[in-house]
Amino acid sequence: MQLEVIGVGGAGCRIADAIRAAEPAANSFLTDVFVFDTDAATLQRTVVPESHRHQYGQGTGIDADDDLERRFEIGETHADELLETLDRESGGEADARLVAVGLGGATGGGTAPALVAALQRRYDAPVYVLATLPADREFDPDADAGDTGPHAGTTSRTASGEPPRPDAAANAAATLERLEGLASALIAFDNETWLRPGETVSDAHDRCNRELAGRVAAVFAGGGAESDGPVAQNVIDASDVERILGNESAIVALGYGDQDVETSSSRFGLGLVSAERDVETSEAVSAVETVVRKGTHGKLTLECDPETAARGLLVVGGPPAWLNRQAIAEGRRALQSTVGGNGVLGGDAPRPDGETVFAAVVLAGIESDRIEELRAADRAP
Ligand SMILES: Nc1nc2c(ncn2[C@@H]2O[C@H](COP(=O)(O)OP(=O)(O)OP(=O)(O)O)[C@@H](O)[C@H]2O)c(=O)[nH]1
Ligand SMILES: [Mg+2]
Repeated sequence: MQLEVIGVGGAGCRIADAIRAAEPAANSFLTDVFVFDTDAATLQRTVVPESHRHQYGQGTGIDADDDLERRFEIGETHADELLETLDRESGGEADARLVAVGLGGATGGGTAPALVAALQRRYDAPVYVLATLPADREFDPDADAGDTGPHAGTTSRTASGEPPRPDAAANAAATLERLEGLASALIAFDNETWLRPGETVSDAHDRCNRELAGRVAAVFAGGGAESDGPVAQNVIDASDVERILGNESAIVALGYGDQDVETSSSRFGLGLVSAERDVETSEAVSAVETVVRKGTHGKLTLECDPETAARGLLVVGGPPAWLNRQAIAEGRRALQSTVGGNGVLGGDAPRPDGETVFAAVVLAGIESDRIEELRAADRAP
């Protein structure tokens, strides 16, 4: 399918950049990638072409101390201007849009609701939101278990260049509430479970964004291939994704599992020997089973009980000889029995040059304790 990605604010711009870098060469799925911020420095650090970067909010009296309510107003003021940039520069017709933001700050979280509402009014295509949730250590000085030094439990982390964000939980809760009913679906990435002990967001963001972008690419690039490439047996298209993500602001978690496999190119160097290595059926079946299990029961972008999901999607990809159809169908049935109900789709994604077999899992309509926790932290005195 064809996706337009729009990153807003610091996290949004970096994640949009990472998705662009994760686009498989032979399986393009991005129409355009845009980055918007009030902060020129963030925009300059992206690799997105100049025409697709836009700084907004100059002269509107934005103040670093603005609270989120003020930033919601600024978002309303600028939504049409952002839409104009998209209209002017978009290169192709998108099947869906993905607005990436980090919840917890003021810019991305302040702008996203108005921008998503404007996009929904303008286009028929779905508008998905990709949002990070803040880690406790950003707003709770007692939270980070990793630091046992003399400054543990203080706000000394500012010394590492990472100012605390005391309002992060409240901001995240407020933006989530506004997005409810506006976003077609909300794909969440919880920094709390992805940061290692002692790490700050800036220490970890390259790694986290790569992880997240890889999952996004695996789901949205799906089975689409260049015209001369191998075609998936069972193609996941935009309407399949739409059916699984829904249009009612469902909370979504992404899972992923992969396994390196030996291919002719890994064996013979530059693929000069093009004979496809014969793959033992049992080996292929076992690889598919392994990655499907990791994808469903391994680490998710947002922790949840997969059984609470209302719908699910499984994409199994890799070198064509490894994509055992029975094993993929069995994987889909396994996901179906985990999720319950009938809302599970599966597809394959041939990657002739790939050296891994992978499974990307979408769990949609999940219940999330973490989101409840952030809402409760917001209400705490
Ligand atoms: N995964 C991930 N999370 C990030 C990244 N950068 C920031 N975050 C998270 O996103 C939240 C918001 O940070 P920013 O995106 O920098 O904030 P902003 O939207 O630019 O808003 P300002 O407060 O005005 O700077 C933070 O509290 C972090 O939890 C990133 O690159 N990756
Ligand atoms: Mg910022």
